Amino acid sequence: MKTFFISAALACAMATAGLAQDAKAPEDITIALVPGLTTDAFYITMNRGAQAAAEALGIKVDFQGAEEFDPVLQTPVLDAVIGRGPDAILIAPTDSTQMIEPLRRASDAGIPVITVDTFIDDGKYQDGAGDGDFPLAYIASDNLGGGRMAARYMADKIGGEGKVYVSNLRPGVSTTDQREEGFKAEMAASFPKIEVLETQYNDNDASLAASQFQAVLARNPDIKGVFGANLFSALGAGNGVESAGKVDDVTVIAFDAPGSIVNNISSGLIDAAIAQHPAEIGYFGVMAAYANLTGQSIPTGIGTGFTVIDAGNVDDEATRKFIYSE
Ligand code: T6T
Repeated sequence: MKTFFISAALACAMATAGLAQDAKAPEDITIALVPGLTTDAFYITMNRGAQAAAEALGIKVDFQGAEEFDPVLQTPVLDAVIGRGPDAILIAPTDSTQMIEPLRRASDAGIPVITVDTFIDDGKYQDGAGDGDFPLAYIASDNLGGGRMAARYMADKIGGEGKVYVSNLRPGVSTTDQREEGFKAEMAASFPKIEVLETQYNDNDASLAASQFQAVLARNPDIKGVFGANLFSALGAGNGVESAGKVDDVTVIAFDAPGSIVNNISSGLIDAAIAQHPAEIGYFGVMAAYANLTGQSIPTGIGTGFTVIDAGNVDDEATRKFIYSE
């Protein structure tokens, strides 16, 4: 019962916020887009989608972020954005717990918050449960499902048996945590002869991910595969495999699809890339924010898709649009 009253109060506040914005002309509306980091092809592509939506609506989208994927660096950027008073904030929070309080400051200032790509708390918003319940919506890939897809591709490529590991960013990031969870769950459920070794965390540093491959190989000369759970993890794992001269023996499945990874599919270094659709995340993020600002109700979650790129379709025209902009 209590939950209902909290939700109703929030719904009223949202409706009021929406009505207050009704009077603004589109050219006076600015939405801030705060990426995980500014120099990552994934977020650059997300911004491309966001700008396309802004152009269609006649509003402005301001892309402001830190140069590294780090809540300590993202927080002051967010505080500066809040200080400028945008009409709404779209943000990829860099830690599911540490970014709750900084984002509450935006919400308390009356700025609607929508998270894109990553979530805070449990990612279930507006349900009256949890500290980080206040964002209006979460727009992202199905990261659990994506991890499961990666496991199935890996299992197929290595013939259903052998040792593999996950090269990952760091714990506490919702997307990459879920990809790892999905990967391990699918292996445990469907491929009992595959052993998933301890995860290697690289802090989004591709060079570290490359040297970690060398160390895992030294301990496990029979290693069969690496799942790179995001762009830098996959790039680094691929480079590590190449430097070790193991391209023919070790399967690399990449999450994310910048040009550098896609080129490595053509050369045979990377076996498959699970391309997210970041431009869709940006586009629908802006559309959802605009809908809220103009008094429409919006869904609390919007899921975007994947395109798996491998040797079979890497040269197809239809695949090219899913390669991230750099
Ligand atoms: O994989 C994406 C994004 O989905 C994730 O949250 C963080 O890493 C990337 O930006 C790729 O570097």
